Amino acid sequence: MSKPDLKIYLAAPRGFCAGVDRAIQIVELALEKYGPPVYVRHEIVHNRFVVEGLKAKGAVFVEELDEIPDTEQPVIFSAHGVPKKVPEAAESRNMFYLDATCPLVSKVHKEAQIHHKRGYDIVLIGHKGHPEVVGTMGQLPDGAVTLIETIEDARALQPKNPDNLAWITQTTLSVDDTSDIIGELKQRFPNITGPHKDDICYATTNRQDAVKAISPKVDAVIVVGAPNSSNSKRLREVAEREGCSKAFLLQRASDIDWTRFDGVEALGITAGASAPEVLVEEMIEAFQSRYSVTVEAVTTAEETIAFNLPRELRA
Ligand code: 2E4
Ligand code: SF4
Repeated sequence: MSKPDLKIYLAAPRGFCAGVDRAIQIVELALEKYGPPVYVRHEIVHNRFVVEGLKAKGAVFVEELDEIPDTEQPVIFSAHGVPKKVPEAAESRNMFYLDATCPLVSKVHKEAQIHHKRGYDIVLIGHKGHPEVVGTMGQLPDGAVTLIETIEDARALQPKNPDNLAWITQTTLSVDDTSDIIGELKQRFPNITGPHKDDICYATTNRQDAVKAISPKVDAVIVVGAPNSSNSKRLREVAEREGCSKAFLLQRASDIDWTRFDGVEALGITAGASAPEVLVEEMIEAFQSRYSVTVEAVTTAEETIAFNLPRELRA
């Protein structure tokens, strides 16, 4: 029997961003330079395949520094950033640490500190419990930052000093939801101050634009990414909101439930910022084994940004 036809639209940009690339390089270069073990606090990026690959090379992943024995080996902080107390604890234990926090997350940390210094109460738009949010809130004393997650939270917010507010955001939010939330804040608190647009990074924005471009063309969308990856989850939601009722977040080809793809003639594929391209290839190959596939790339932006490595690891 001949295979049914399937058109795959591949979103571009997709997959690794400059911050993820840098974070993974930091672990790899540290392993080369200092030898294993290299300790990493939290998944360096939210991808099991990446984490397992680094474990195989000698990286040891922990959630908190107190799980690490006294050591001269490097300790690396994940791309999502850490509360101030983490480098402080590392210093008090004389640990040698390397910070893989994405520079675009560090930029938000600095914004928060500047607002605080100028006396503003800060509203952070983000997702409760996410490590980036924990890290950003942890730049300042308890109570200095109020977290809101939704437009309902923005409507219900009762700040102590409504004329003395500043807002900041997580880097991986939905661009559209965030703009609605900011609109509500500005309407309720006309004196609120904040960044020009938001703190959502270029990679998040570009990946959402690209998935928007493919979603109307297809019967289903696959986002390659992990269930704990904020930016990947947002891509799945964007696809759904653009009218694609079958939008799936899948880690590996082995996670495909083939019954969900019955009757699908056009499929969109993208990948979160923490998902390696080999996993996209694996997904396409899985479809090639069952369908006669043609692939078309849909490119909505070119990315050239790259970040410097920490001084200790520069060639
Ligand atoms: C740091 C900041 O934040 P998210 O859950 O999307 O992280 P992930 O590891 O999936 O992606 C990389 C990253 C890291 C994104 N923003
Ligand atoms: Fe940095 Fe954006 Fe990538 Fe996050 S998604 S690591 S903020 S470039």
